[in-house]
Amino acid sequence: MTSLPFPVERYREDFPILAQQIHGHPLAYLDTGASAQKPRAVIEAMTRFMENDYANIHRGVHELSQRATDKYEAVRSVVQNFIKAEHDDEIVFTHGATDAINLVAQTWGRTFLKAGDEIVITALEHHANIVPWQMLREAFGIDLRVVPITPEGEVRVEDVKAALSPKTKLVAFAHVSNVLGTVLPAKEIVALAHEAGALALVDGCQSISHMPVDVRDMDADFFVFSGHKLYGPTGIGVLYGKREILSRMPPWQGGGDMIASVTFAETTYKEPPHRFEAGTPPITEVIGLGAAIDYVSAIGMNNIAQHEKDILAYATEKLSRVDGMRIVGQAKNKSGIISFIMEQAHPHDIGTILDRHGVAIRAGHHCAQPLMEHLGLVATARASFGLYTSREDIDALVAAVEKVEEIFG
Ligand code: C6P
Repeated sequence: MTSLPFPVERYREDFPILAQQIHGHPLAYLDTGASAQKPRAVIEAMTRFMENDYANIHRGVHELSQRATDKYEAVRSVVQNFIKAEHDDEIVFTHGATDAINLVAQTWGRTFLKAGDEIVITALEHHANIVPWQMLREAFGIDLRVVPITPEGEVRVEDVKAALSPKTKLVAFAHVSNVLGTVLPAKEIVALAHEAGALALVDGCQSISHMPVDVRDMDADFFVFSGHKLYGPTGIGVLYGKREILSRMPPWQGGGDMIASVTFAETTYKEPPHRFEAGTPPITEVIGLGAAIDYVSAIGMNNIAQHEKDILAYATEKLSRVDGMRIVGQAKNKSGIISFIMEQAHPHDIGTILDRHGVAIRAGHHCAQPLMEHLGLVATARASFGLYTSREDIDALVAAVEKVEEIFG
């Protein structure tokens, strides 16, 4: 069966920000890995909510508060269905992926870990999946073990296996590397963690908007992501946790809305997920997240994944032909991210020159300094793709990179 071509030009019209010139060139936005642009459906859903339904939630007896509460809680089911969780109370709204990982570290970690226990991570993790565990190490004397990566940037299941021991309590890893684009074999890694008697946390920041995610099939105990990478707003993220695990975790932050009752003598807490949502949450942002999920779901995650695969292949082929270019990360299974370095030019210079040509990429260590050290690099230039990335964007990238080669080569 042949599938219909992906109507990227039509979808691009949904993103008002893309229709602009930067330094006299059409914008080629290739920094979706840092944050995705927002479709009108998200912008308008948030505006509509604030114009018609906005009030604080879970508190008021008045109509607006009840309406806002219903809309906020309805998004929990939207997220549940999107990641195929079993129950909607397994969806905790956080401020982002970083916040979600810290929540796990500070509640599950502080409750269930003791000196000598081990957490296994990989060499390609984002700082958000390194530093919270190091903070536990400082507080409790746990150990952190790091699974190496191959020269292609892959994580081999046998290396994960070798890092596990009876002391392993958690295996925490990125579903997709934000630097190399490597897609990790999540299901296999989770299964190995479970065999070793450990839990598994999957950092889905770079997978959630690029491929279908099924937390039950993956059997992840925790899965985290940020709304802003999924075409939604900043300030909202998700912690998925299995019901049985969340129910044994104490709250992290205390305050309004997470309590069952408070006296000066004693406080009791609500059940999850509300136990973990202290204070007024990012209400409008939750509405925006729901609209973003509706938007990508209407397009179809499989269609988005296929389109980005095509773009990745096109870009890889074209960039490989540029003199002095080295693509960093050659995994067989890659998502829409290409990190590269050039013989003469520093990645920051590449980023600046590309910007003068309207091409927005990220340059730097991408919040993965240990990975950079592992690769023997200080920085890379990184182009990252989304559902709106067109072949014209890639042509603009390649033309601008050729200019860099002319200047520095
Ligand atoms: N990566 C990038 O340019 P927050 O900041 O909480 O929304 O997401 C943190 C995070 C965690 N894990 C992975 C794999 C990530 O890629 C990110 C964010 C961005 O690569 C910004 S540093």
